Amino acid sequence: MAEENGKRSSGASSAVDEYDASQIQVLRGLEAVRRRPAMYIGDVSTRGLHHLVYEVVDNSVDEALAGFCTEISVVVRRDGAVTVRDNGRGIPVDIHPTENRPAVEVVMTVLHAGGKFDKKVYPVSGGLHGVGVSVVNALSEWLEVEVRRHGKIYRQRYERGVPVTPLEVRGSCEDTGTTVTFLPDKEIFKKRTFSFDILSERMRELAFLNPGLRITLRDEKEKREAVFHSTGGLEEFVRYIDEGRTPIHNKVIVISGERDGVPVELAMEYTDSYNDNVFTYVNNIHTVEGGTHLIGFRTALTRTLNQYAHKNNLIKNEELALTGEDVREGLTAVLSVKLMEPQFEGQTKTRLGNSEVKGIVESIVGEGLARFLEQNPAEARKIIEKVLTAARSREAARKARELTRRKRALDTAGLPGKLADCSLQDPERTELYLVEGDSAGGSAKQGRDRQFQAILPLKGKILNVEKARLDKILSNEEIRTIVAALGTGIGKDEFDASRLRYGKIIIMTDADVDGSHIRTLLLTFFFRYMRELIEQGRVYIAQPPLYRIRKGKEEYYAYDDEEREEILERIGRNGVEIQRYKGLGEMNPEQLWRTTMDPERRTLLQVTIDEAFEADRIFSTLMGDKVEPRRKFIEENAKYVRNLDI
Ligand code: 0RA
Repeated sequence: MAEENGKRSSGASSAVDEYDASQIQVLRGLEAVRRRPAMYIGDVSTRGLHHLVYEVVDNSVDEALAGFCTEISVVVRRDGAVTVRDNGRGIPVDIHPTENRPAVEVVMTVLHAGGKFDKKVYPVSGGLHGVGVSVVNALSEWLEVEVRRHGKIYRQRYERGVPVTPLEVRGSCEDTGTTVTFLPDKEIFKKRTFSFDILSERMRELAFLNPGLRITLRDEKEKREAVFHSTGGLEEFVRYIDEGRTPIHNKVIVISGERDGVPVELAMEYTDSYNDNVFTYVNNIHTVEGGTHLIGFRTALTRTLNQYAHKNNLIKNEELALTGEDVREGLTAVLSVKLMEPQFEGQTKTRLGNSEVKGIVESIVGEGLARFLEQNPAEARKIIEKVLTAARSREAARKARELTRRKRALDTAGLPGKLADCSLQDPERTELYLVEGDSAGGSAKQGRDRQFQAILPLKGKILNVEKARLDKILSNEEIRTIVAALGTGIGKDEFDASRLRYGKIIIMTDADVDGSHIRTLLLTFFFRYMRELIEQGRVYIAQPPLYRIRKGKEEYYAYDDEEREEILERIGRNGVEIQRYKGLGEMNPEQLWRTTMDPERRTLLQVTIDEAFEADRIFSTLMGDKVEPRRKFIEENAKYVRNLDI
């Protein structure tokens, strides 16, 4: 590629016309993004805000995948802007042949120009977020790009996506790379605070998926810094996920191969837990909704383990076949494939649709797993024993379910007696409050709007579902009450999200240790057995105030320490009376309604599993039975406990 210092060629009038024409296109494109940002980044909440960073980082990771970048740094600055810097080749600055502007300006302003305008340069590129950095530009108050290339430092500034300076040479250098700094637009994003924990998770994930790559994350506001770097890749990723679990065999199974130009990598191990945790990625994107690669993997797993068990006479009973569910019990796996042209489908565009991938993954995993089992007979035996136990208890669970079904038939009304139901029946308008304790439950019942708010008080502890199989879970009274109130049923064959009787499920607990424990237990339950409800955004956490501040006749509520200080600043500190709420029970029905339940005034935290593997790790570490990782985890996170809940 020829370099031209980023100066625009002048002269031929046709070039000027073309330039004007493409400028108009650019403005139209930017306008479209600003008018409907959610179409491009999913939403304009915290999630969308963080997607901006992922988008920029993904471009740098692409440069790493192409083999030219080893380091990426992400800095959240004090002014709220984010800087992403890499040591790749630098975005080209030569004049783009048809656009008549520097290539970097095209990348920054033209939708979908991305780094992907040259397939030869980029054999693989990060997909979903791959809406292009121009989208980030369009949604930023300002953005500055700096390119270090061919000994020169180039810089250009944009405002809301429109260039406000030409690409200029601003100095010289000996290295190469790209630096992008942007400030998200307050006209688009209501909340513009980046969370170190949310960013960390994505950077950690990227580091595991791209071993050798060093990613530094620094938050200058919060004064936190972390370096993510993995040499072990997916194997290390699996060990990280399973830190709080106990593996039943020593070696992580690692399989990799390539067919028809599609590289497939897998790491997996069995633990003594009952959940399965399979995380799949396509071009570094977490495919939350699964797809053809996941189906290929599952098929290979079920077939290969059945074949091995029968061939080696490990299954005595001829009748018994291991089901997909059996061979996934206690399994943790990370599967990563890279594709030239991924087709993403589904509600959140995170399901892989390419049909050819199923067979590719199936054959690579099938062969790899068969080889592992042959070469490691001791480990193979432990795995088969584990999945056979799962098969036997599947039978027990089925019997237990039948028992509950019969019991339910005896229940006259069908709904639990403790439930104070609402009068409306339209699930899109109703909400169910799960309330800790009878006294708070009483206040909630009196304070609620009985038209659309139902209250279910919970007494006593919820069973820790992390340590129990489904049959035991189904015999727990508190859980049965919740399931009956929800109306969804539970278990693989029974659960049906469309039967949910309420649009929102709101967990309301005290702001103390017990409250946070109950909340975690409930979240674990939803996460493990009704994940679809979380994915649909139906599970919320109520936010009761921490303080009541009174001055004369005026009353204020503060939801955290920061807000308390803000209020005191505003109203003055003289003659104020501050009450710290320890529990929901200290509020009367009227106060509870006003501060926590009134849709006009309350704030609800929506529970999301964007940070899926971290959520899994949190639950398995907090709820599992390994003491040491739990102690370490709590110690390390004590300062940030608030984040544990999300
Ligand atoms: C296209 C071609 C070349 C580099 C890049 C894109 C590139 C894009 C980004 C985005 C963030 N960091 C980046 N680093 C590089 C280089 C082509 C060449 O040098 O031959």
